[in-house]
Amino acid sequence: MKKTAAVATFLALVTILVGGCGGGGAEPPESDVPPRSYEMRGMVRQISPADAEERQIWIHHEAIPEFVDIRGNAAPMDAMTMPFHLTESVDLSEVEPGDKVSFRLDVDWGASVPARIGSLEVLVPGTPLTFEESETEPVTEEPAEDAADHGDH
Ligand SMILES: [Cu+2]
Repeated sequence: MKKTAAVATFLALVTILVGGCGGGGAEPPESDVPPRSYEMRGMVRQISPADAEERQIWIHHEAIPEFVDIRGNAAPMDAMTMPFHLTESVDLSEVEPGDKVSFRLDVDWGASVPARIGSLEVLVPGTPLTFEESETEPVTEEPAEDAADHGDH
């Protein structure tokens, strides 16, 4: 039961994260849950190209046991690779796929983009990370082929 709820929440989050791009005019979901931030770690898998319409970073993140869903219910998220939006203040110029990073995920379920990385820093390469996969289906969507070569302007 718990797992089903977590998966449903995850899918809802991904839908918002991915589907919320560039649509414009989308109504923010209604939620009384106060904004919350999560300190997270993971490995960078991909970064959207510099000229991409929507700046995103794909990170294989560690589990987030304390994650709370749009209704305020505990919805632990397993380790998985997924795309994240970023606030404009986050500088990715020194970040590359393969880097281990720590980052702060700011979640405000009432916002048009509910989850964004608000800060991010690269960890030393030897930093151990824990990726305990469960039966939860990881996000298989991969960025477009050309996302690999980020334009050096
Ligand atoms: Cu996730």
